[in-house]
Amino acid sequence: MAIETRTLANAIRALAMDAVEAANSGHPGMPMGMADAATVLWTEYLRHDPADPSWPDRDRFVLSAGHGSMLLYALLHLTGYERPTIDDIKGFRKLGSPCAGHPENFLLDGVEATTGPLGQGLAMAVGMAIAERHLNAEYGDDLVDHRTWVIAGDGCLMEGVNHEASGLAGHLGLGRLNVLWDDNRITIDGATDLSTSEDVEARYAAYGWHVARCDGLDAADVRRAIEEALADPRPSLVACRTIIGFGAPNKQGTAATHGVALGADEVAAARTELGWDYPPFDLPSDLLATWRALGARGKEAHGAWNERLAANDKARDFSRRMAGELPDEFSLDDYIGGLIANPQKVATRKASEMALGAINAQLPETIGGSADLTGSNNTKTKDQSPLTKDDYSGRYIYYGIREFGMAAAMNGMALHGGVIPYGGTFLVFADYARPAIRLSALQQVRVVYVMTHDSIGLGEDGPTHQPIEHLASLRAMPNLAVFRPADVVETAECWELALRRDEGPSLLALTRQNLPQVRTDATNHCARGAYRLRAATAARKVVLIATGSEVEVALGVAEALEGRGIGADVVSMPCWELFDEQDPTYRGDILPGDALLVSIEAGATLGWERYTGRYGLNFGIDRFGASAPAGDLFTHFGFTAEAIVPHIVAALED
Ligand SMILES: Cc1ncc(C[n+]2csc(CCOP(=O)(O)OP(=O)(O)O)c2C)c(N)n1
Ligand SMILES: [Mg+2]
Repeated sequence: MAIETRTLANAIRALAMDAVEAANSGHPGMPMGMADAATVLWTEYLRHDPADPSWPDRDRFVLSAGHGSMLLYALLHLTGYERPTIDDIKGFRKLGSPCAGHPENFLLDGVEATTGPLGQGLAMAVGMAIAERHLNAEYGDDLVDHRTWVIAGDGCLMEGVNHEASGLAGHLGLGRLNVLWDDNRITIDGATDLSTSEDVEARYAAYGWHVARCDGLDAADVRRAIEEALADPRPSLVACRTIIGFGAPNKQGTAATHGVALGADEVAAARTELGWDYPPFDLPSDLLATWRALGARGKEAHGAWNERLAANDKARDFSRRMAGELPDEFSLDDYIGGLIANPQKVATRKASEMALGAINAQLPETIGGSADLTGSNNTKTKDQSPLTKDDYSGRYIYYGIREFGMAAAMNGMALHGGVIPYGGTFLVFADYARPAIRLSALQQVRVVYVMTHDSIGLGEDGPTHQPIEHLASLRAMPNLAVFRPADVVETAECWELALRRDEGPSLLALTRQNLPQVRTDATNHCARGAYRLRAATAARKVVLIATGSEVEVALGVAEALEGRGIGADVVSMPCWELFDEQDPTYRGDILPGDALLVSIEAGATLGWERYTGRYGLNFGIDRFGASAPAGDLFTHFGFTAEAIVPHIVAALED
């Protein structure tokens, strides 16, 4: 190679320093420390084609240490991706530039995942590596045969999700996952020995990983360690000993380079130290040409892959799946028609399993799983066999008690493409998965959360297991569709909506207890978010709005009111987000201004005022639950017609 790795790497260092300086904000230390190792990876090992960032068989690269975003922006620019341009980089951290503070998958091709919340990048990479092996098992080496690479920092390895994700990766033997650890022994507060003394390498060895170590500032040594990783069948952790802010002579090796601009003097000193004589954002043409040539390395492999795809009899199906399109013929109409003909009283978790029976038979792309609650979440259908180290073709993952790791892995699987992951736990433990649910929503990926035991209706397990504020808090999250179906039909409809919602995640809140089938027609009313399930017979004075198991309660309340000559509609509202998208006429028809509006939901009342208004009534639970049989709890917390009707009558008389 005419130009040495160190010189190539200095282009990354310069861009990182200069961009952070121009923004007066950002993190120069990590890109400067890892520049050499990243250069080796991206110019010699990473298989990609900057001309086609979505080539399905490309290697995936995840910058788990997302604060070092300039490292990734520099690599994308230098290797020849269309964006970011040098102007994009000059706009680093400014409004309108795709070079956001942390890498965002929806702003730049080549950014495989949104990272910044430490630990989650690595955990998503585990999901990508799972998806790769699974698709490989289905489509063979000709179509799917790539690796997943990660650069992670001390913070990523310290976070709890790291334990969940790495344990799972070791268990599943994901040998095509390789993590380069920026072992610089510095975090924001200072040296890592302020807060940790664990033996990370021993920990990873205990997970069943291969562990290697190298001098991350010595290209030859990085190469040696990567070769070792590639040769080992286990997932690999390559500890790269580096110096944070390498090249900044007065600040390197200290937390001072972590997350602030180096300052004009130090940048000038670094230029001298690195022998980098060029003005800010100026890249010498021979150096850029070398980078671009190295970036084009993957072209040939891509071309050969295109030919294999063209000759493959599964090409159409593979391409459909990678594009995230459901088969044209996919439909739950027959299944739902059967329910209308033959009503069933089942828990909605069971209804979900029944719907999945129809779904999994039609959609080979679904991969189910649960965080050790398979029998409770009803997430596994009979035809699903487990995805294991010995058989990656399985479509069911036993995630173990790793809610956060499961959710992050599902994000990685969805980002990889070709699969639609769904996974279960108790709704109350959505909190354990929440940071990853948030990244599903932010990244706009199709992940379906199957969250059962959705209220005090779970009964005896008591307040630790009974969700209260969860629905409200999940509804507060942008771009998450929260569904709480009322019966077996609505559950199927919500499943279909979740699967067709390819711009973000969905969460199904499902009951433990049986619910009567309240729906008698087969139109997907859930698509509107809320609909009139029962129309008032007497002159309408009241509209009862309920979700899930409380729709049955609302029907009882309506009947009691009608018995007193008070007309009452019952509105089932399985999904706030979809209802809010309806036109004002529809919304006004369902929630008219001339009726008393009443919400009934066995959870926090917070937020229901938006539908019931200042003079409406909200029946909910704004304290923790209790341990008792479900029926007793519904009575105790006032979810009965006897308890609710007098309040409504009193409000009407006011
Ligand atoms: C979950 C989470 N907690 C806290 C932060 C804030 N944060 C950003 S970088 C960082 C320190 C990370 O240290 P390390 O990974 O060693 O990065 P380095 O300083 O070496 O670049 C922290 C605490 C974050 N981004 N995500
Ligand atoms: Mg560090």
